[in-house]
Amino acid sequence: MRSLRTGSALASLVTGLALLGTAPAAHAADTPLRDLADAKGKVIGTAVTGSKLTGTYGDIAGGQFNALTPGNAMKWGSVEPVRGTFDWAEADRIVDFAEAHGQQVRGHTLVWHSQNPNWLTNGNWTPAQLRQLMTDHIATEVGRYKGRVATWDVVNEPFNEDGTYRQTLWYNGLGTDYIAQALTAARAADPSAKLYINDYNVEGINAKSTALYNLVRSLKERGVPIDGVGLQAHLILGQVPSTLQQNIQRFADLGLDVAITELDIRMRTPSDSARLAQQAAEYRQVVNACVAVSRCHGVTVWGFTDSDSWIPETFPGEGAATPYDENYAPKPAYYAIAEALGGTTTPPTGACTATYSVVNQWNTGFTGQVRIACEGASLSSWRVNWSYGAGQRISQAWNADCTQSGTAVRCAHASYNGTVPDGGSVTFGFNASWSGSNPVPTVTLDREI
Ligand code: G2I
Repeated sequence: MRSLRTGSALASLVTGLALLGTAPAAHAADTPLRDLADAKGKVIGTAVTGSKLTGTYGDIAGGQFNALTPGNAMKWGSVEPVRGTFDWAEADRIVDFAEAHGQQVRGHTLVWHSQNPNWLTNGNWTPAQLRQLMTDHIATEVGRYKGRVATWDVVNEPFNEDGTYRQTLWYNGLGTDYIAQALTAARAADPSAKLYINDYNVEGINAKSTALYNLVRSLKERGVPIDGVGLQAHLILGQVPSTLQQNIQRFADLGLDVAITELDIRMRTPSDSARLAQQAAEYRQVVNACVAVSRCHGVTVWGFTDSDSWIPETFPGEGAATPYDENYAPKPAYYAIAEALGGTTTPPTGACTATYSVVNQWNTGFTGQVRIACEGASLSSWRVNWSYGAGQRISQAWNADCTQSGTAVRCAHASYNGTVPDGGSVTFGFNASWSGSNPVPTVTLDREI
């Protein structure tokens, strides 16, 4: 945390304070992540929700990333909710958007145990029927996007944690060979698409990743079409596997591509500056590992903003897992990704200022306010400090959490107003007592991130 102080009182009751040079803040001169990744021959992708691809969300998705993965839109339950009735609207929207923005698409996902339509899950299929359903589904979906989807997560999450096969609709009905059948059907439907098996908790070397390793090695030996493995990388702060790069390398050494397909790094919420700094270091570590291995295709984040992340719903009390906060302000993790991709991040040229003023004063008390405004910079958390030299005492505050100890006052953002976007402002108020004189104090604005 850094802070700057100014002591200059503006007019009679106003003190201004400039917060300069403290990253992070969006800055037009920074090279977009996609340009940095392009220069390295890597993918930097994000999962997206098709209906959100407008406004700021669309600007960032299109401007910063060179690949998109539909977060849900291509899953079987999304595209064929009723047998024989297809809904491609959201998937089409994402593919169209990607093409308009010169982005690759990672198709996600064809054969999975989750997010399947009820008619499929609840059907009582013979193995032959099940196989036909699976291969028809692959032919239909891959065929529809032939030449437009660069890569498919053909099979998703086939393993248990101990490396045994997960008991799914597919495994139970077709045995382990459903994987080879699915890959073969996908190759037939689009011979130029890259075909992957994708799983989670396979980032480091462990029983599950070794099972995946043995599977893809044997598929290759058998001549089954397989181009790569996806390491999802839904990580927990402080738990990036130390063997990540070594694990990527061992798959690469089999002659396979590797992609980090669903990166996020979750933490307890609310976040704080220390955890966000640690998260940045861990994002950097993951991107570095991929950059270090030439067959590592790239990194996709599972949602680029905390407002579009699966974490808070699935893990109550956890979140802040993506590189942008809920208001689209880039977090330290964003800058870490940029630097790992070879970028340099420039300090913001703008500033955030805190302005103290007395809005109403009577014989024993007064109402004061502090306005925090940003221009060319942004904040995702803030704290304002000052010292009362003339015996003033705060009795009550709103829109901030204020404490006074002796002469020292500290006011921190409330749960709902920590973010001050570029061009925006936040104001909090308080009542206090005074006697004798009520001079305007010098305020200090701290960024907690
Ligand atoms: O679970 C996290 C990811 C693990 N790897 C495979 C990914 O496909 C998976 O993505 C998530 C989506 O990000 C979530 O958005 O898959 C979840 C389902 O397992 C998705 O959640 C579902 C919710 O559970 C539904 O309530 C919701 O209707 O998203 C649906 C669409 O928003």
